[in-house]
Amino acid sequence: MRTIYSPDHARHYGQSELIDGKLQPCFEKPERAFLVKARIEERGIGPVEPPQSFGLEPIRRVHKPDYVAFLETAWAEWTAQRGPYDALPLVWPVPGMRRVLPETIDGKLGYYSIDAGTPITAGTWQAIRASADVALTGASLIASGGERAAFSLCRPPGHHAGSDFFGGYCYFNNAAVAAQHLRDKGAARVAILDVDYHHGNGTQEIFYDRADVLLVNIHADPKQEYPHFLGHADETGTGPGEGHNLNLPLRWGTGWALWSEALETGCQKVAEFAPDALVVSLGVDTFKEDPISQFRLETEHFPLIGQRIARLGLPTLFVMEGGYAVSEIGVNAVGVLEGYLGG
Ligand code: Q9C
Ligand code: ZN
Repeated sequence: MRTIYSPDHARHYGQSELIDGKLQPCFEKPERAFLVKARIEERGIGPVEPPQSFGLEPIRRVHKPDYVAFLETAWAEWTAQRGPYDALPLVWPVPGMRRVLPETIDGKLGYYSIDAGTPITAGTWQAIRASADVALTGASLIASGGERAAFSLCRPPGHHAGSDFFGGYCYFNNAAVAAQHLRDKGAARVAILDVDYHHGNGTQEIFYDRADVLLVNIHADPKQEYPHFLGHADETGTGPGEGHNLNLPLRWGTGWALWSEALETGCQKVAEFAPDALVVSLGVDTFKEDPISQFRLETEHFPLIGQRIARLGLPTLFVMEGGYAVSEIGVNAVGVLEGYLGG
């Protein structure tokens, strides 16, 4: 399996995030991608290749132009108005207020975001463009029919980012950009299977009213876990998208027995949809030792995930999302790929 990887991810290196009432060092850090890449090489999974440049057009297929433009200039506006240190949002337009675009950077940050854990830094723009290119390059390998499966080693991750908001360490929704690219290159139907510990609220927002993209999410119950305000089981899609969104929320403490049942349910839904291609939002923060998560999957379970996905028999793009137990991130993420290849 070919892996797409760009060293430009390391240009995004946030200092701190607001979590549990404290400013703490960012959990989402460059080391994550370095270690996944090292494990790919160690296990001889296949070549590691740089992305091609796709420009902003395929990104604008799922993100609003004003949001893309905001991200491009956010760092310059922040440093001009504040100083040369990371930007974090602090105030949001909740219902009862008005979502009118402010002029100053503090207001814009809140307008285009959902939390205070997702900094904009000096290299964020370069890194998120590279991450989207990594996803797009993987998608084109699949779309051309040249490859049955590929791994887009994206960083920063993407599934919390919506059509016009960032958050949850995500800025561009790499999996959504890839899925849309597959559609634009001829796939009539695309399924996205999101196995990250957290609900992929951004991906859901982007595709919620669409019948051509099925989204299945297996995640911690939003009643207990971030992102808290989306990801419930009764969210099934709207309009033409009705029936094309499946949320499988699970309680804190869930281990392989219940998690794998949800995977089975999710895979059956994907199979019924009979898509032309599958995008897997691959988070490994379901691991029992993940520092910010509360599921109990063990290292031996990750290959079983890959095996089950392989049984779908679909052209498959794996897109890296979360996973913060850094010492095990390589073994667990690559474990899924090895299970897929061996199964
Ligand atoms: N107390 C991804 O895995 N903060 N993002 C959670 C929990 C945000 C995770 C706080 C976690 C975002 C891609
Ligand atoms: Zn996650």
